[in-house]
Amino acid sequence: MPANLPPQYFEVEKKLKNTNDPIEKIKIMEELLSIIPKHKGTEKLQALYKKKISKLKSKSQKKSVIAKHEPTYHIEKSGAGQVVLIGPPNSGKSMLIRSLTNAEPEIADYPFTTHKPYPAMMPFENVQVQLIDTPPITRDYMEVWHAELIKNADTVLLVIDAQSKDPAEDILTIQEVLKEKKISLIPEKSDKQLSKGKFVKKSIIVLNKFEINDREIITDLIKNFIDPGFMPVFCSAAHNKNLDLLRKRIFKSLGVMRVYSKIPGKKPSFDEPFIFKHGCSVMDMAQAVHKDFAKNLKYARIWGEKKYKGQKVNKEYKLQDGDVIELHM
Ligand SMILES: Nc1nc2c(ncn2[C@@H]2O[C@H](COP(=O)(O)OP(=O)(O)OP(=O)(O)O)[C@@H](O)[C@H]2O)c(=O)[nH]1
Ligand SMILES: [Mg+2]
Repeated sequence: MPANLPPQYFEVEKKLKNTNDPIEKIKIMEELLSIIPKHKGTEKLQALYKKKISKLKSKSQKKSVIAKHEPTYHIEKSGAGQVVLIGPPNSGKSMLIRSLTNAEPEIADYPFTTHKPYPAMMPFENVQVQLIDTPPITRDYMEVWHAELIKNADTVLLVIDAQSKDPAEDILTIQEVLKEKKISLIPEKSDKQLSKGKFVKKSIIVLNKFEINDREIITDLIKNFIDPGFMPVFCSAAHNKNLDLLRKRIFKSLGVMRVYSKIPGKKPSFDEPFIFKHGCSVMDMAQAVHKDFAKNLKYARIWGEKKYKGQKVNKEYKLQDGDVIELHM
């Protein structure tokens, strides 16, 4: 008996070929089942779709059971910003964490020493920056939570072994794995905007273990594989080389400023800065100090670069790094 399928069936069937998403496939096949006329001639076709749907459903249920057991690590942000260290195995991520902070993560000469995220605070001048050590990324190893951690961070430090056989290949591998997770690393100064469904992350490329190599040779090796805006930091975590420069670059990449509060008639305290993203105003400062200030703020006095001392400013006045603010209700 002929199936006598209506033209609408063939239209919907086309969609099936264009997707690999199991949930989407189930939806399309259910739609097809509702279109197929119910008679003897279509019995086999109906049975085929029903079988396929139940197979896909049991597969996706199994997957979600596994997903529930996968660890998730969300690390609450703390300090002036959150910086995630990523890289191939053994590149010295944990050693960098140890040298930049007072923490003691596990370090070893075999790969995959780190297997879960490890946060630690890096002192920088009068602030602290949160660094997170993470497990290595390889072509076939990157956990779901790892990508989420990267997407959530303010800056990514891509740590590469300068003594590796092929630092360019190491960078390329990480970039490719991240691309699969829709993450692309961009230089700190780039103003590339977030495009739909994609994540761009301000990053610093760190060439660690820079002790015996020639900077020019490595730069030549990697320049074709990275955005020309990247200015890699060559350093040695083990020998404390260029780590001050790295600290500065890390802080700068966060795009934050430090602003100090002052009580009328008293000296400001420079030990406890308020941290704001660039572009914040006097009103943001008032909100951070106390909700009553935000509600009743009349004006502020400001001390800082290129201003008269104690200059009177309004609520919308844009703050600058190092400004001292006296709020008046
Ligand atoms: N020469 C030299 N060796 C280093 C440096 N940093 C780390 N190492 C050595 O490289 C090896 C790996 O260091 P780790 O800090 O454990 O590397 P990792 O990137 O955290 O490794 P995984 O956790 O496995 O991804 C250890 O033997 C370290 O002593 C460095 O700056 N110079
Ligand atoms: Mg490690």
